[in-house]
Amino acid sequence: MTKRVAIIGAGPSGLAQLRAFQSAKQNGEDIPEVVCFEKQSNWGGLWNYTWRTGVDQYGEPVHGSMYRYLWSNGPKEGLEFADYSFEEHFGKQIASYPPRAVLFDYIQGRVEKAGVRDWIRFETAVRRVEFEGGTFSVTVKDLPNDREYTEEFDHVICASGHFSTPNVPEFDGFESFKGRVLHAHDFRDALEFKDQDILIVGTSYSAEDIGSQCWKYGAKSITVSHRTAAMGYDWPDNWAEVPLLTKVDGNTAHFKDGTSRHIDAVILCTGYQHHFPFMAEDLRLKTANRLATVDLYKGVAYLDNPALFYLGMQDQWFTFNMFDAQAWWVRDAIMGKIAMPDNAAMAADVVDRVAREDAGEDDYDAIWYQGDYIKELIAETDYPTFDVEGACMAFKEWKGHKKKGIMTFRDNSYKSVMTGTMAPVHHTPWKDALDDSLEVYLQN
Ligand code: FAD
Ligand code: NA7
Repeated sequence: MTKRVAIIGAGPSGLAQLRAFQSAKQNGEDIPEVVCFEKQSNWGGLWNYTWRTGVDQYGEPVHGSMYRYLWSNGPKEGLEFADYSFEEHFGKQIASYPPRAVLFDYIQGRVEKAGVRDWIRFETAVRRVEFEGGTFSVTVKDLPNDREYTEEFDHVICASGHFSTPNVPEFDGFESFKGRVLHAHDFRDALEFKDQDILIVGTSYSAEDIGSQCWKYGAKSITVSHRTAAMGYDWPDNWAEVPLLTKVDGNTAHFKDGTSRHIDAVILCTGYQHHFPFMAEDLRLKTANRLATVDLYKGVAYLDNPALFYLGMQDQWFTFNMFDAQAWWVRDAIMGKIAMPDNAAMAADVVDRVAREDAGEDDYDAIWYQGDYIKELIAETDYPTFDVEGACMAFKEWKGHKKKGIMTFRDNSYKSVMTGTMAPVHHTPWKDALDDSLEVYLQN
């Protein structure tokens, strides 16, 4: 009997998995029956923009955390697919920091070419995954038809993402604050904060980018409050980095160093939770946002039940091509081309990964750690080998460019490690480019 494989989610990770199976099929191999469940009406995951926040038309939590005017926060040369270059998709080399719509188009191009849309059941939310008697029961809800049903699978690959369920701390005085308090997950349009004094809590990607968006689209001032350390970039004059928020009182925010400021809105850029409410307790991954996720052999196979895989659960320097490396590896493990060791060896693999991550001292170590992980996985499959070292170097350059100018780093360009072509310099500096449409971006 043909094996049945369920994939949860048709974001970049789930789509990588579909493309991995399709490429084996294209090579004449017998592949399992693959069913991908996607709760949204289209593919692309976070890159499929939605204006909605809160719950959707079916009462489901809205997955989307991306916002208008979002441009890639790292160079595209670090995420390019090894089997589908930007040049193949756009017919020319494009600038290095594409806006969301351009990256969505690129992601979509590869899976359209692969012809895997029929493998996806859209508007179908996974409700429950259980394992009994050697198979997984996957209960889903067909949302438009308001119908729940259950099917059996030999393997489940969870690719539901982990930047969707917000981590929302509370601070004293929020209940009587006279402005808007929101999490980054619900941020959609920087113009909402034009001419306002905004307070951002957090110092990672969301804080940096949402603050920069608000600056670009006319916020009056941006104050960023940190728990651990300030970001330390050379910010514009109307920015300030301050210690942790202690309380708000009316429209005044108070900070740990005793200072205070007037604020009109608070944006909590305080990260996300790995949240899998549909997984039975014995199958549910519980990990922090880190490079070496706990309990995943090779970063993908669930220790307690290695017929279950999780894709893309790491904190991410690399994204699309790392998801590919994982998807090709998972495909080969499922198809019996890669042998899985015994449980003790798998557990030792995880311990080793965690120790190696912990031994790293800075972001550069983290970039190379993740690059080495990709190399390790692709060496075991037929995913096209690429110059991972070159991609690490692009990230290194990117970090240097950010230090040099946090509002100008996106004006730089890098060389593709897939085709060897240098990206053109974009026609308009990022800070002046208010139109983020695909048509305008491609006018180089
Ligand atoms: P997701 O993109 O989150 O996709 C998961 C999919 O699973 C979704 O389609 C969702 O609807 C579906 N799903 C979830 N639960 C269920 C369920 N119960 N049933 C059925 N379907 C379900 N990466 C970059 O490389 N560059 C960037 O510039 C960048 N910017 C980012 C900006 C923001 C604001 C965020 C939040 C992330 C950003 N990322 C960026 C990282 C991003 O995580 C990856 O690029 C990528 O989207 C991860 O893909 P994924 O498939 O693992 O998860
Ligand atoms: P991250 O990278 O997980 O960062 C979370 C940030 O939130 C980080 O600076 C944390 O500070 C801060 N944080 C978390 N909890 C608190 C509390 N309680 N108080 C103050 N500060 C807190 O999430 P992001 O949203 O920035 O990035 C996620 C993805 O989205 C990323 O891949 C991007 O590409 C886009 P800490 O340093 O731990 O003190």
